[in-house]
Amino acid sequence: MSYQFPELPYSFDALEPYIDRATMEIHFTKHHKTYFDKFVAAIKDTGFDGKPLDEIIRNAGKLPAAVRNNGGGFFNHSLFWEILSPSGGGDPVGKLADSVKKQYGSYEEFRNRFTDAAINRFGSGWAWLSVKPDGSLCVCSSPNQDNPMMDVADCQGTPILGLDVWEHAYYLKYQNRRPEYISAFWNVVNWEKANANFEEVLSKL
Ligand code: MN3
Repeated sequence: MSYQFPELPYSFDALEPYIDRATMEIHFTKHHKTYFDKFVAAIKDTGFDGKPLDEIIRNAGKLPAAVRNNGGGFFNHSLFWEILSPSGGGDPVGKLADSVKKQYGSYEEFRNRFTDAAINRFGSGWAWLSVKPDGSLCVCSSPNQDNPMMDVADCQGTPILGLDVWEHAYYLKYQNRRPEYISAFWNVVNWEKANANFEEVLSKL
């Protein structure tokens, strides 16, 4: 199996004004592509070359740092583009909406917790909504290009929604104002896709 760099499911300017065109273009064609290229190089001769990306991510702690960092970057951004949409925003849908309400009381309370996780991640990293092995939801953040699926993660689960809080994700438009970027993010969240991710994880538990 060879690894495939994904297509962006919309144009670079599609998420304006919330995420600007220049940021999207650089983020996708430079940052994400570089993680992909470096991952493809780093996975060679590890014994994991050709294995599914999920399996590699789950074993990240046993693999060279270049695989953990670049494989994480490849995986995380591929998920990120999918859970954004120009027709996104609004409230969660489907089973995910029910679970958010049941677990957090309301969408607003969930959003507050996710926002706190994203704001308080010191330096570069990601905020996540994940599904734990018992099917419940979990909000957390991770450093660098780690994610909750990695064996080395503090919070263990399968990510269904993630937010990149590296400065490269927002600096051109928002400079140091990470909270404004996080607030804008909710306007482009693809809840249909997040719910599809949720249902897929549940079906495999
Ligand atoms: Mn990024």
